Amino acid sequence: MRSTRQSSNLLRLVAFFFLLSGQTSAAAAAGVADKLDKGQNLTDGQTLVSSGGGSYTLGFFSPGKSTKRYLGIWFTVSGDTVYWVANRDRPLDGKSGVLLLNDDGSQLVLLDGGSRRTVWSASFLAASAAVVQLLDSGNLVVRNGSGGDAYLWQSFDQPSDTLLPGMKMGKSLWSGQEWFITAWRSADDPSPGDYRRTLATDGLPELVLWRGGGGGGATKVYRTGPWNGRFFNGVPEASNYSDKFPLQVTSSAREVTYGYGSVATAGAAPLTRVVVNYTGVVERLVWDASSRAWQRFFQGPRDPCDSYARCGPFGLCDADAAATSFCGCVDGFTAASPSAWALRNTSGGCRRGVALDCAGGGGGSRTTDKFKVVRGVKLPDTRNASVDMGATAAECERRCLGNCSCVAYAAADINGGGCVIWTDDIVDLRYVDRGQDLYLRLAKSEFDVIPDNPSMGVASVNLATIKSITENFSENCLIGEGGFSTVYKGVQSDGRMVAVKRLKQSALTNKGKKDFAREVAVMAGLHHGSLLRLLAYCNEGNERILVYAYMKNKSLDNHIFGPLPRRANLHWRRRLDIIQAIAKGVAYLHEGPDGSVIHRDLKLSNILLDDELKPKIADFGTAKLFVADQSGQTLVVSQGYASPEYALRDEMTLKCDVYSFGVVLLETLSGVRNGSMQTLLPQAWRLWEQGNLMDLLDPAMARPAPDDAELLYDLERCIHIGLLCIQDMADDRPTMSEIVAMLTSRTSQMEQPKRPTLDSRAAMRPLRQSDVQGSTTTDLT
Ligand SMILES: *[C@@H]1O[C@H](CO)[C@@H](O)[C@H](O)[C@H]1NC(C)=O
Ligand SMILES: *[C@@H]1O[C@H](CO)[C@@H](O)[C@H](O)[C@H]1NC(C)=O
Ligand SMILES: *[C@@H]1O[C@H](CO)[C@@H](O)[C@H](O)[C@H]1NC(C)=O
Ligand SMILES: *[C@@H]1O[C@H](CO)[C@@H](O)[C@H](O)[C@H]1NC(C)=O
Ligand SMILES: *[C@@H]1O[C@H](CO)[C@@H](O)[C@H](O)[C@H]1NC(C)=O
Ligand SMILES: *[C@@H]1O[C@H](CO)[C@@H](O)[C@H](O)[C@H]1NC(C)=O
Ligand SMILES: *[C@@H]1O[C@H](CO)[C@@H](O)[C@H](O)[C@H]1NC(C)=O
Ligand SMILES: *[C@@H]1O[C@H](CO)[C@@H](O)[C@H](O)[C@H]1NC(C)=O
Ligand SMILES: *[C@@H]1O[C@H](CO)[C@@H](O)[C@H](O)[C@H]1NC(C)=O
Ligand SMILES: CC(=O)N[C@H]1CO[C@H](CO)[C@@H](O)[C@@H]1O
Repeated sequence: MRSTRQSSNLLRLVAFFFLLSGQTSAAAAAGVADKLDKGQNLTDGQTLVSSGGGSYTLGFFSPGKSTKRYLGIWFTVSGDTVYWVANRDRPLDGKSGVLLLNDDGSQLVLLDGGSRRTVWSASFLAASAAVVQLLDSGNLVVRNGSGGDAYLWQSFDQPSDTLLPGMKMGKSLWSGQEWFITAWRSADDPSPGDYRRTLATDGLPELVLWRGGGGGGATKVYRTGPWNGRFFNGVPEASNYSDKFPLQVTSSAREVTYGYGSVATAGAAPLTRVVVNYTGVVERLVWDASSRAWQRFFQGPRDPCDSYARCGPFGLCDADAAATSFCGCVDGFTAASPSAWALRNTSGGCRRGVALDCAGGGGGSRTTDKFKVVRGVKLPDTRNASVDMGATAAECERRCLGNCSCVAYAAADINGGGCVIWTDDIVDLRYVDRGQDLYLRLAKSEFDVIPDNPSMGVASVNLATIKSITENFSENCLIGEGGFSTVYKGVQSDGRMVAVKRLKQSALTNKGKKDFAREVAVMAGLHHGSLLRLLAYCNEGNERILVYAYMKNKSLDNHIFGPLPRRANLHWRRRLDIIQAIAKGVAYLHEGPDGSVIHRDLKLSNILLDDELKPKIADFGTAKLFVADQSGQTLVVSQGYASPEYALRDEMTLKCDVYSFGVVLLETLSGVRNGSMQTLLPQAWRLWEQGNLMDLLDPAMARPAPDDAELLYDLERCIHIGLLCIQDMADDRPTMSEIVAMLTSRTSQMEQPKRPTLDSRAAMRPLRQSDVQGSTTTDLT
């Protein structure tokens, strides 16, 4: 039971709110009731406040700049957040509105008190003891007497633009009733607007945002991806908050519905809502009592790839590939209209290269077709797909091969159960964190060539193919050599180039050879705009080869330490952008989809630049293959980039990458290459102590203009961050995500760096054979 003090506080709060919001204070005078009995009425100025916490208020309001009056329900703490409106498209002109329950208890009516015109009503079975009540869930209900959960009518059955905990979207298969939410027309007009969100119930259940005319004229704008048993496949971030707001999807003979709850912590469940905004976005918002504001937990569509069918049939969207207007084709397909794609119109999609083998007619077991896995995707639209929750993966594959119309299949849920089969176009496919695998059916001959498409999964390629594109690993094609690998330029038959990285068999440990396939799988699952894309691999005999996108702009060291025009091309703002992008890439590795990946060998020569001079981190995940089974045998980290604890004690943690990142940062701004840290780091520290950090900037470049205060400030902050990264003690170094936060916000707090021990660390440990191997040669250019 609540104390009286609490409820009188609540009363005061409610009264205060009404004074603030300029609505009449008659409500306070009228007291806080949550019920309206038969024959009673509610006039403009009076309110009902939900029982329990008093979280919700029903009354009359005018939205935004409008002077029209509507009956609605809002959050008591946030008076302009109206989540339900009765007379959405029949506003009242003045304050004469009256809500009443009619005498025979069969109708809830909203009247214009002057003209007695009915502007809105709800009818139900007449009940002698009918009473209207605003429940503490925010649901306005009519029931017969006060007890029981049976409602004669409820507002939750007629959603406006908002879904609250306990409401649902979807369809009753018994009554045919459908629940969906429709945006307002504008901030000033609650009448149904252009955007609507429904639960699609053909195929697998998923949430779809529509635009335009109800019925036939509407077009899909954005889909969340199918429900995978835990979250909607295209919204992996939902698992961040599903403990607080558990999602519920019900698919039974009775109904296909979606809803969610709000779990009480410390007594009260947090206030939350999902709203389809008139701007065409769907948001999940949570009330933060301390800042008295709504915090956004989710917003969709989030990026260009969320835009429905952006890349057309058999297209594959990659949010990190701005350079190709985000679109590629799935393996085995090419742009249907290359000229349209060149003009960035990708909606026409892709066309199959080699026809499927369906000689057997229906007797599919004789087909020679095979499946290529497209990993980590939001599954395509399942509207016309057939779904069998009872089938296994093996059964699913068999069925697909057995039906000439089948073009792809996938497991229906995240644990690999169930079977979805597509027999027409694959539409709205994109890469997504923690995505699922799509098995794409292709002709056998598609498996003999290296995929030449920037947006596809990682393929296994045979050694013969690798040899043919590198002229049998000829000197002509050699573009780089390091301690652990040799890199060749591979030229495919159509003239396109790839970088072929051949790991040195002498350097690979047995364990490394064994682990290769697993490490490739990890690398293949990593998709980030700042990571160099792995296209294919070869794991044949003793050969371990990785095929990457070719970056003709070479590695960062070629620019930073290069001749003047090339050096100056990377002007200050560009260098800051590069540092920020590298930080995001490393942070992604550290907090990747399947756990942490330590890069272990961050250095300028491992960071390549694309055509837009954006950095691509190479070699993530491979360094591990060279670490001996017993620790202490091989120094993998290049000298000068190794943290003290690794150089001295072979301790390899995420913080070693942070240290290496710090060296990369300082090198990038200073233009000083220092493999053994004798000059750069002491100099950086000296300048910090003298307060002359800007003297660290590469003297070969023009100084930033003295009046460009923003740039000067950013550069100084950046060097400061570099010093924090190279702290002696791992614990004193920030994490990569803290670094990203510091680099992206000018106002975030930063610690003062501690004085590092700048004695010659290299001398503290005898140089090993392997140190020489792992020196700062360019491994991939
Ligand atoms: C509302 O109720 C009051 C008394 O409770 C009554 O005087 C008034 O006529 C009612 N208004 C309408 C429109 O029924
Ligand atoms: C309402 O409740 C009364 C008893 O309180 C009962 O006689 C009546 O049948 C009920 N009506 C409906 C529609 O449930
Ligand atoms: C939520 O999840 C996404 C995707 O899984 C992840 O990238 C993000 O960092 C998470 N955000 C928070 C605040 O945990
Ligand atoms: C819709 O978005 C606009 C702009 O972000 C915001 O001001 C408004 O409050 C949102 N409306 C709702 C109903 O969330
Ligand atoms: C885009 O290309 C398709 C054909 O692929 C064409 O039908 C459509 O009109 C084009 N759209 C624009 C905006 O040019
Ligand atoms: C489903 O089939 C209908 C009718 O053939 C077609 O118009 C629609 O584009 C298809 N939808 C998808 C997502 O394939
Ligand atoms: C193949 O799949 C299509 C679409 O689901 C279906 O209509 C057809 O009957 C299937 N054919 C065979 C031989 O199973
Ligand atoms: C590569 O070697 C094979 C035989 O080992 C030879 O037939 C082929 O001509 C060679 N290709 C090139 C480009 O040297
Ligand atoms: C590197 O990128 C720049 C900027 O896009 C471009 O102008 C230049 O031609 C590229 N250099 C090489 C060697 O490709
Ligand atoms: C790679 C490189 O340039 N290293 C330099 C680091 O600093 C020492 C001492 O000044 C130089 O001798 C190295 O050449």
